[in-house]
Amino acid sequence: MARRWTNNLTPADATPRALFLNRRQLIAGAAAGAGLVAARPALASGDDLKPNSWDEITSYNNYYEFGTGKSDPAANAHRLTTSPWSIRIDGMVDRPGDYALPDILAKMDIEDRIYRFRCVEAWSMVIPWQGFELADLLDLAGVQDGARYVAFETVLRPKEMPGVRYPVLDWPYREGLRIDEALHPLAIMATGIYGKPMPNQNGAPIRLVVPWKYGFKSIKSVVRITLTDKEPFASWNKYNPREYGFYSNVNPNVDHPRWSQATERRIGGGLFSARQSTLMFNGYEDEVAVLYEGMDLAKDF
Ligand SMILES: Nc1nc2c(c(=O)[nH]1)N[C@H]1C(S)=C(S)[C@@H](COP(=O)(O)O)O[C@H]1N2
Ligand SMILES: [Mo]
Repeated sequence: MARRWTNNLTPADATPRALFLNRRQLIAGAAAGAGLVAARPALASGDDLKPNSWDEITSYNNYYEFGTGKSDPAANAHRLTTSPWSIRIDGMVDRPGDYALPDILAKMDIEDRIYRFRCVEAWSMVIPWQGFELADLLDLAGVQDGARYVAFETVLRPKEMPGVRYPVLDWPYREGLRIDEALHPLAIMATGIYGKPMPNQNGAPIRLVVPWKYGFKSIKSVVRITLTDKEPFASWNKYNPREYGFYSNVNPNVDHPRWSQATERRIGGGLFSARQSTLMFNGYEDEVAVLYEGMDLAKDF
């Protein structure tokens, strides 16, 4: 576990607005003094990093296995049995097998990560997750040299999931990352929010969080992770490849065919609050742009 990334957002950064604005002025001032041009767009406001409330985060959800309405997961996901839980890690790994969640957690450093979260539907939140780096989990299984992608699968339990009787998606919900994306220190497996165990509607007991991609890449209630040399099946991409790319990096310059991705509505911002600008890679451009050098992001969206 040598690869540690220092969280650049802390509750101290996120809450006091005056302090945050001060920090921005300091950074802007330093850049100007050094004759540099700011490398990234200004944040919409100091409130950009203020975490959403527990109620907002746990009552406005997308978890289609429990229904397609935003309040369906909070109403129905209590039916999901989350213990015992294990993750099957297989494919191109040295140590394939069923990894019991308590055994995984015993080996991981759980950290706080306050991340922006941007749904492809153009709403957003800021969520204070607890979790560990996906790379550390992949290390447990030992990724083999030829592995180029990581495939993820959500649990499928028709008796507990009222939504899966409808063929909205080709269940189980599946997602995938390129191996370098999966090994990036910003990609985490999240086990909690606000210091509490992950609520069922948010993907208990353990889910992926990839903060620079649209929310649907952050697959919930993960039971299987497969290392492979081929681009894996990804539910939304397969459902409509014209609308949902395999990469689905947050990008204000590439619109969804049916709506603009230039701005977003921050949940809890109030009925009349202005929409805010969507940031390239959801504000994580400095950290992740290197992964996509030489790629045409309008084509490989
Ligand atoms: N298994 C599964 N994972 C999922 C989804 C889903 O329907 N099923 N919805 C995705 C979408 S579209 C979003 S925006 C986020 C929502 O996460 P949240 O409810 O914790 O905010 O979960 C993603 N992960
Ligand atoms: Mo989403």
